[in-house]
Amino acid sequence: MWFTQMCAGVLHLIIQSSIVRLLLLSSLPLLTAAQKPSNSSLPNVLFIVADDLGWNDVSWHNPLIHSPAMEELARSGVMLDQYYVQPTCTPSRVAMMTGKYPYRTGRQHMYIKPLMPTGIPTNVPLMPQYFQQAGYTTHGIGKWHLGFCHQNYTPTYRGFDSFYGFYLGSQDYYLHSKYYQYESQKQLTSGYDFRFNEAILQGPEVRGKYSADLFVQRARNIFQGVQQQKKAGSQTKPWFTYLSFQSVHDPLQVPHSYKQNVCKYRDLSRYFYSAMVSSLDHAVDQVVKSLKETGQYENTVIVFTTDNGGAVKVGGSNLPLRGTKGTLYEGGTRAIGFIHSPLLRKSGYTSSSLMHAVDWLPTLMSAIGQKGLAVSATDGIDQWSHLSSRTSSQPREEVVYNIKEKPFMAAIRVGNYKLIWGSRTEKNKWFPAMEQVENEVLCNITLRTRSKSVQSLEQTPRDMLTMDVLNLGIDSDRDYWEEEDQLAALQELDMELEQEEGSLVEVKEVTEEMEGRSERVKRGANKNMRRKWRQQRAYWRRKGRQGGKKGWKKNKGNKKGNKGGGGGGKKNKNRKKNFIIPNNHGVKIRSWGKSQVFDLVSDPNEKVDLASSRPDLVKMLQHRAMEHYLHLRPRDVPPESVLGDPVRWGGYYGPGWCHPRTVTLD
Ligand SMILES: [Ca+2]
Repeated sequence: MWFTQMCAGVLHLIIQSSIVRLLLLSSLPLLTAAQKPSNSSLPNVLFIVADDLGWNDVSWHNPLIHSPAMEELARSGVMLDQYYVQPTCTPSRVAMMTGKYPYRTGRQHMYIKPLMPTGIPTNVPLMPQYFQQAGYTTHGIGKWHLGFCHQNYTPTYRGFDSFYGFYLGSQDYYLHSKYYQYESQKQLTSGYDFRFNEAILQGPEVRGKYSADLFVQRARNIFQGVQQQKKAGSQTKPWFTYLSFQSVHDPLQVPHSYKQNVCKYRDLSRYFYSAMVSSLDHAVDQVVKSLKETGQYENTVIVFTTDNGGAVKVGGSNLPLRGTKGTLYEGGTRAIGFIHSPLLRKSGYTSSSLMHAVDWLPTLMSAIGQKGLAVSATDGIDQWSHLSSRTSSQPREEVVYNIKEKPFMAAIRVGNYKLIWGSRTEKNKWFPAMEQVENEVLCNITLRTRSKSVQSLEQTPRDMLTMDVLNLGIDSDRDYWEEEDQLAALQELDMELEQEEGSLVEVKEVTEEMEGRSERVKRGANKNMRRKWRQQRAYWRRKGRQGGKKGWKKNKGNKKGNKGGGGGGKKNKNRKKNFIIPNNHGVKIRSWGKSQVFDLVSDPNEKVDLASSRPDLVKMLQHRAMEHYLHLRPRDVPPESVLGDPVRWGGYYGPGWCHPRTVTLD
């Protein structure tokens, strides 16, 4: 069996890794090595993040989409064609902010739910802290979604001199509040979530105003402030601005004027969503224009990135890529991204070398002449000289899409080849873009007459009267958790069954057996036993699907009931051994689910699974994935706490109801 064959290799890796860990620990005097810059001409950095913007949601991939400003920036900058992020919000933002794959800090699992008492471990330095260390002023604008239950998790305690935005992952675009059902959907709550630094901001200048407009206005204020300081002859510091738009995450709300820029589709969610992309494009355009107006464009590096693939359930599209937000397929993880700056030595080209969100931290440190500062960016690779000078080197050969222990799920790309290991999602399709138009003639007129580049410069944030809204009656993010929870319960049930059968053992307990009697282990159980186990699992799977989530929990606790079925109870010396492998941090993992392998160069849309024809590739890629797995921290997903309910905090989502945590670093 592939898994048993791998065990000896993994044991070797465990030993190797301990040595590597010791070496890494000795190289972590965080934030101590920087040399303060001596002049104020260092480049500013504007880091723009779009939320849930899919591969097929930009005009340079889909001419029906209206994003002329972003397209111009991308085409005249460096377009990233092989750029990856994590499948969901929080993990991607962790990767960008820390330069570490999220599995190193326990943040590999989905996203932080609104009332989940956790965040990024407070001893892990974030990107703005490094910019501060380099002498920069740092500003956070927009969505945070990296934890807020304790003040030490919030932006102004994590390296931002200022913060203007919201702590959660989504909210009403105008009202800045969020209705939320927690504790298995039994309780409904709601709260307001908008702040300037730590203070609640809820006057009429904010409440009822469209978030993209507010964020543009805040960015403009920052740029104008710097310009005024310069005019007054004051010394100014270079700045880092993290501009994290809410757009184009659901709910589907958009000022109605943007609907003039898109065709009306029969599918209203795609129609509204497309208008929201046009709104995002306008916002980006205004921010860049403000940079130019205030004389700072020439000395600014602009990064644009999405945080994960499009959410097809609310109108996003990733075609021709496979899958959707939340999946390990390319549609969930291959990202829209580009760099734009007059400071690039070479620009106006598309880079086809591999890049991952973890690379931004060392890349930007290099861009501002602080190469080597970001010592804690364990997984990030400095791509600055490669991208800015278009060198022929390929700095990165491997990308980890994600690794999770429960349910077991891992994906990795090495060179051309990608392994998806253990994914059992049903969102594995090539979802159509839902762009059937209502009226071809009107659509053609729209495409011909809509603005190509120059758009009006809005100065005032728009109010509720401008709002068009499509209420889908769903919380798209909840959907991902429910699937994950069900798969995790299914995996747990499988393991319980096997433990009762005596067929599941830990590697460390059977080392001798592996060495001395490995051949017998490999031969596995007899055919009858295998058949019975398969029947048993199929039965529980069917039962779980019928009974839903509650059914799973009930089944899980009913060990005696499980034990009675299938091939339970009988002793068989030739029984197959399935192995649990503990890693460096006490996480026990058992491979679960099939492997898929794709050649992403010849098959970027993941149509042809090579797993059965290329067992050599499966083995090689699994070994690489297991090497990463050794460093995985236990997933940090505490149950949601009633203590954070806004009802207890004057109607606001805010800190004060948890203890911050740290994590051992390697
Ligand atoms: Ca997202």
